[in-house]
Amino acid sequence: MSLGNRTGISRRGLLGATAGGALTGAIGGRVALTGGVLGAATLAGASAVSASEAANVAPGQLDEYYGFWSSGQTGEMRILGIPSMRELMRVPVFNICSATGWGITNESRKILTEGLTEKTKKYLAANGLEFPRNGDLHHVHMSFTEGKYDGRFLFMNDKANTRVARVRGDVMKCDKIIEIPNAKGIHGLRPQKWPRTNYVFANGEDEVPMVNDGQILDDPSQYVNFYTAINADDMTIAWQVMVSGNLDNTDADYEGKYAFSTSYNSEMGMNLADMTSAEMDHVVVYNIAEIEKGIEAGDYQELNGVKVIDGRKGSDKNYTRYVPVPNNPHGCNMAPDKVHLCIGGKLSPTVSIIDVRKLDDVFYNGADPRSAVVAEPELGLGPLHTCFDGQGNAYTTLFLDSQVVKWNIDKAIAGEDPILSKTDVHYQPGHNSTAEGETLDAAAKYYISMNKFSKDRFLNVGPLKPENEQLFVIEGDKLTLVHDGPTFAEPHDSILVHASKVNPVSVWNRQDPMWADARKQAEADGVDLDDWQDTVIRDGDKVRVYISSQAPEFALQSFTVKEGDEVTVYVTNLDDIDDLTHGFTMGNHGVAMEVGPQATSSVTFIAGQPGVYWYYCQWFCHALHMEMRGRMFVEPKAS
Ligand code: CUK
Ligand code: CUA
Ligand code: CA
Repeated sequence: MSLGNRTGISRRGLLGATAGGALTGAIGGRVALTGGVLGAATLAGASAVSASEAANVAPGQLDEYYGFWSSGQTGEMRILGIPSMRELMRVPVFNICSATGWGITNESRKILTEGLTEKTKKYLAANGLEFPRNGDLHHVHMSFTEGKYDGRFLFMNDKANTRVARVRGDVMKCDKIIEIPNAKGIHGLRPQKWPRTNYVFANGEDEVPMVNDGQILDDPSQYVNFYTAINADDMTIAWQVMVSGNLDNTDADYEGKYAFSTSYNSEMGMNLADMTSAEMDHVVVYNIAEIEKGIEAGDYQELNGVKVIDGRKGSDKNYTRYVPVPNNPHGCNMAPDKVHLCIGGKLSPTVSIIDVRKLDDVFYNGADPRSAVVAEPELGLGPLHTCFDGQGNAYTTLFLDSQVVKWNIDKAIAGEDPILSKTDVHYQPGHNSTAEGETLDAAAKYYISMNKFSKDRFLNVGPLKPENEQLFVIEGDKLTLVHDGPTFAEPHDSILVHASKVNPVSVWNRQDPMWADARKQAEADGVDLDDWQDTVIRDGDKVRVYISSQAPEFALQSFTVKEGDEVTVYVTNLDDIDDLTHGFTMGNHGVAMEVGPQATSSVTFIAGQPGVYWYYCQWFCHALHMEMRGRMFVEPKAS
């Protein structure tokens, strides 16, 4: 299985511009093979046992790190325990979830709809939809304070529908989703690291005509791409930069000065052959202070309500610079040494190392942008993403070689052989992560390889196979495999956050803003949402039903509505005990939701055909959980 086969790039095309490099890469591959054999030999030794012991989390014991996982086209965020690799939770974001009612409850529907652009709302309405049904979540990153994770928020992208979402660290629920105007296909996403996450940076991957109104198709000179800075605290758009070429992955520095994007389509090609035709593509460097000054000075155009700065090639402003790197780069990872940015070569067997201290000269003294590239070590075939251990070492995934290469950044810059070890993974890794490796707390402990193929690693489950995520223990230069974890479609990226930095609550605060609308309505209806409620309010053909719940009972045994009524049920869980979640499912109405301890959730639906319908609690809460149910009586419409 090669990249060539999968993407339809011919062998010749792949070798084309970088033939020399790819060849040397192949030699590197052979060296690696030897490394692999050596690795296997030591694996049988005693230290392998100690490595798996180090990664063993006995039943009842807690993990050292949280893993926050993307889920690709599943559209949710996942939480794992590391090193156990136990899946702890799934947090629905861009998907619809039958268990929690995400996409069904009024609270989640508001979050899913309020941040959409007018254009999208119009399209959805015309098609009987309220919000996009799918999502493609590639990158999850936590908010930073001074270069370290602070536990406040997690941010994530939806490539499929050009959205960015935020999950609250205190309750692990999504509270904001916004669609990014102008851009198409939000892919790379990173929070600002320094001084704190004021901005979340988001790459638009797909080029679109500058005014995308159905007039222009075949004039690439009118196509542009957008880099977006989102205000992290209120999830509004701060500004956008119009760039040349497309944008793939992004990262930010440790000084709050620069942010970066890889671009694999500097050609502005509209097909594969054109996108891979140039010898070199580029990394875009954004000068944050200059952009802010430009916005302040009014040097922008307003496009669909967003202030857009022109940072395209050839602009004489100091908003952006374009650093040439070999054809079709991918990963964009800032090392915790605060100095080196590592760009995965993908089609080139190299990683380009940019010294961010050299960027001032590039911006202000006319230095050649390429002079910021201080080394370009050949590491193997298909380098995609790089992570770090805080000890000057980098770990780069080699997609084509199905390996991870551990290498030393300083050695690469000194022109020495930087490769410390190569370790086989199974198979074709994309992203990788080390413990807090994208932060100043990076540690040489665990290594996650997120592999795109599992092939023969698990029992066959049919033509669609799970991906395979592997956990390695890092001991010196040796990576010892201690766990294979099959995983469903299709995590791209992960971060590991020390458990001490993540402190979610166990019970909701009754004043939580999540159900502020419900609280307002209850007040208007004279209902005390914090007390025992069994109130039915009729308001024309709208019916509002307030039900509190306490294990194992709903306050209301039955209520009556008329066929076609718009019924809203507000369920409040008055239990305030850890892990006592109730639910509410209305039979045959497509209605289900989670109601956590001390939470209020609401759902609106149209009463169906006349008859008796049972509603029930759908989270097992008590020995008498099955009995926790009641009836909705639907009377025929008065004719
Ligand atoms: S991308 Cu998936 S392997 Cu969307 Cu971060 Cu590189
Ligand atoms: Cu309440 Cu099950
Ligand atoms: Ca290219």
